[in-house]
Amino acid sequence: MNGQKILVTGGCGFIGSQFVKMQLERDESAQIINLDLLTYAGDPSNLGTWADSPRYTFVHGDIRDPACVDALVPGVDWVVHFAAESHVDRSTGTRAGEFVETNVLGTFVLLDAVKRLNPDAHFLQIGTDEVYGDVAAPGFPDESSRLEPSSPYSASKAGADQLALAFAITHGLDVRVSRCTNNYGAFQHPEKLIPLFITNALDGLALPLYDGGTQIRDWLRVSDHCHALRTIMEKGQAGEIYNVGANQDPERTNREITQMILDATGAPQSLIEDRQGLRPGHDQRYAVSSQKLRQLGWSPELDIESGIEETVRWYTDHRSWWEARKDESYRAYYAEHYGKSDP
Ligand code: NAD
Ligand code: TDX
Repeated sequence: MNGQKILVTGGCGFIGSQFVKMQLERDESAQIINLDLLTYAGDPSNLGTWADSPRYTFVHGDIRDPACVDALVPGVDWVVHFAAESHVDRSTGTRAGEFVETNVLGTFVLLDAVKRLNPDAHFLQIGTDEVYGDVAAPGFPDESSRLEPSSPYSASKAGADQLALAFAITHGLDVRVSRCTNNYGAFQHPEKLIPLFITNALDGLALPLYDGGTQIRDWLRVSDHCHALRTIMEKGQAGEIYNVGANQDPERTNREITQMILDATGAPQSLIEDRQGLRPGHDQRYAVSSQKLRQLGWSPELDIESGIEETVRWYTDHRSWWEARKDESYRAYYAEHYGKSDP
């Protein structure tokens, strides 16, 4: 496993940047090529000083561009594919087509290049638990459960998973699919629930809690997700799907997560603003069985209470990082989605 050459896509985003840093740190002979378009969600500074490593190469390009992808795929041992449009709320408006183009077509372009130019390479498709849709309690879908995505985002991710698995069956590629629950931690864009609420709480701004805040997500720290990906690379098998979940017990509602953020920031209850209708098709509960991966020796290291406290500390200490992301285009998105201009 050590000393491998890995083409990472989307390595300037939240999870991809954590994976690249971890891989370079843990394996002194690893080489990483990072292909990233640098959309609003990607920033090379997320790599910190690792961007200067002689074992790291950044390529500014688009996974939908076959010429760009064809130049990078030959000679790599792995393609680890994070690049995506990742925010559910952005997929329910006028930009849904970008989710199909990036998440489905982009994944196809990568698979097709591997098939033609480097069929012995391994391909890790980074998927999401959202493909199983709204899961009635106390259910825990396993890897063979039916896909019932609710949003254009999760439908596009299901399409990408299915394409990847089809390339394994039809063309014999070593494809593995991970399906992880909600991630949180340092460097997450403030459009997502936990960083949005932390940063708004730090600034005394409203926390727009959707639909009563009764929804359940199985929050997992980003580093635990990246360790899971390494386990799948090292111990997983070709053609297999691996769910990745914290399996929190008890499960936490969005309102409980919000309360943890208020407690950790010292912000008042009065900041909670109940909002309705901002997420059409809002799934009530996500949950997965992660037994298959746990049998390979993986388990999460951090519980959600300590994780929220750690994450609040990070955002408190890195104000300039998240203020830079609440820029003019973010304000425009915020005004359009939330109907107010305060980010
Ligand atoms: P992110 O939005 O933070 O980062 C996405 C990255 O992809 C950015 O760096 C962006 O510039 C890049 N990108 C977008 N379109 C591109 C294109 N056409 N070509 C090249 N690069 C492009 O996303 P994230 O939260 O880090 O998620 C990474 C992956 O993990 C996604 O595939 C997502 O579906 C999946 N996932 C995320 C979570 C989560 O909670 N965030 C949970 C499970 C799975
Ligand atoms: O302002 C908000 N208010 C609110 O109540 C936002 C942004 C979200 N929410 C709710 C909606 C969800 O029930 O919080 C929950 C979490 O929302 P997000 O942070 O947007 O995450 P989610 O939609 O669950 O999807 C995330 O996890 C799975 C990632 O964005 C996906 O990329 C990943 O696949």
